Amino acid sequence: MFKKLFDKFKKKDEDYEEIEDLEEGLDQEEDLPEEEKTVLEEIEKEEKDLAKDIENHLEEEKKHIEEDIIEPIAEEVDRIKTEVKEDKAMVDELVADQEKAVESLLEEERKEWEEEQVEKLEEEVKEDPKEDPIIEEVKEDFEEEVLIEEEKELEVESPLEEKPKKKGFLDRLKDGLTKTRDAMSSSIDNLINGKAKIDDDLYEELEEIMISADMGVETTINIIDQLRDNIEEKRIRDPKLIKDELEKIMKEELRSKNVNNDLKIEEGKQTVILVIGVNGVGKTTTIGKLAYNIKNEGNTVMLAAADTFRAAAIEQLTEWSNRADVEIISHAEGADPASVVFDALNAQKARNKDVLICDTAGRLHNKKNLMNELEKINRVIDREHPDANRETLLVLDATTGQNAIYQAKEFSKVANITGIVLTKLDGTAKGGVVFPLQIEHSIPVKYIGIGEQMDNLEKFDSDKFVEALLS
Ligand SMILES: Nc1nc2c(ncn2[C@@H]2O[C@H](COP(=O)(O)OP(=O)(O)OP(=O)(O)O)[C@@H](O)[C@H]2O)c(=O)[nH]1
Ligand SMILES: [Mg+2]
Repeated sequence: MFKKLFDKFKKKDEDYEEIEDLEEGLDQEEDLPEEEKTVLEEIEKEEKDLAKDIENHLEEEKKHIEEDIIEPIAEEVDRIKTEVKEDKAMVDELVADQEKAVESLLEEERKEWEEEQVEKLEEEVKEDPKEDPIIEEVKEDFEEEVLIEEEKELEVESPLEEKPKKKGFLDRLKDGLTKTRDAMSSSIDNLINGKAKIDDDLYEELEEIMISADMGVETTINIIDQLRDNIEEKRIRDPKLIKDELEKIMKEELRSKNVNNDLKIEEGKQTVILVIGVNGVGKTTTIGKLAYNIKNEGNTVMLAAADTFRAAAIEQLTEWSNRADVEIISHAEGADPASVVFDALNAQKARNKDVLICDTAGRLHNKKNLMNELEKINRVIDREHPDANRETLLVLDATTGQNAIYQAKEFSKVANITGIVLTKLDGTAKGGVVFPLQIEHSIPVKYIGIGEQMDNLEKFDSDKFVEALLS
């Protein structure tokens, strides 16, 4: 194709040379004959035609090059470009897939590792269950639930029999008395397990243990004397049997003094409880717990904030009334306590509340002040509510040991105490103080406090108390 073009151009060049020669001749000879003029015109015409041909041909070639060569090449380039684009998208997708696969593999491996660690830990806990306090707690909850279920079944099976004690009562008591229990029961076990025979040494050491737990010298000697008599009478030789005998005597001693320790709450008659005691023994806390306790037994309860000595005391009792969800009557700080009681008594009658519990101040400067104030309050109750059942509960702090016994003596002189509440037994190894307190005084212990929570007040059960101490 290109050769053809080349030949054409070559021929054209030759034609041009020929024309140029002719033109030169024309210039030289102006007057050409007619014949030659015609030839010249023909040549010019031919020249024009040839130029046109060349032009057409070039046009055609251009068109051919554009249509047959450039356009297909451009199309091919576009096609390749599209293909490359598609391939790139595919590669991107593949890379993303790969990354995802790697991530999920890593995640699986991490999970497997974690599971292995948990299994290992569980194995360790199985070998030594005390290691994990959470599992211990769950186990205890579970055991308590089983106990509740068992007691429920008991209720269904024997509805006419005496109602079973509160759920897990003995266990709660044991927990609350842990410190005294350790001081007594564990020490007694060590003693009797280390002795081959019952002799004076054993009795002496037993005495020491009991006195250390604040059971008081007099009470201890009395109990040990009875123990000696019983052991001799029954001809017991094995030291291990001593604990059972001791338990029996301790129970009898407490039982004989702890008579009638129910609060005077009866249907159709309202009760007014006055709570007294020196400062810090736990009066206000006890009132909160008592309100919750009495309410749970099906009574309606109201509180009177008659400790007006400081604002915090009123706020503290208000907080307890909220927790126990009972009503409270209070005045401002510094108000006359007797007037608070007056208002509370009228509210109790008007709103028909079964039990009114009155808080009192522990910070009275001297015995005379205390006496005057209690007398005033008592007069108001006598006058405003003569038909009410009356209780005056003396709150004593077990951690003060023998001091609690002294306080009981002193308060007995100024108030007609109907019951004792011994608090903070959970915080002391000297819980044995219940014995002299109960044995030397005729006032029954009615409740014991074994913690600061709302359900940490237990009705005093002398048999269970001894059982918990010696188990
Ligand atoms: N561990 C333990 N703490 C108790 C118990 N009862 C009371 N407490 C704590 O003893 C402290 C004093 O208790 P309160 O109820 O304020 O004593 P109070 O006799 O009303 O004191 P005043 O109003 O200041 O006379 C508080 O921190 C109570 O949480 C108990 O049974 N166990
Ligand atoms: Mg108080």
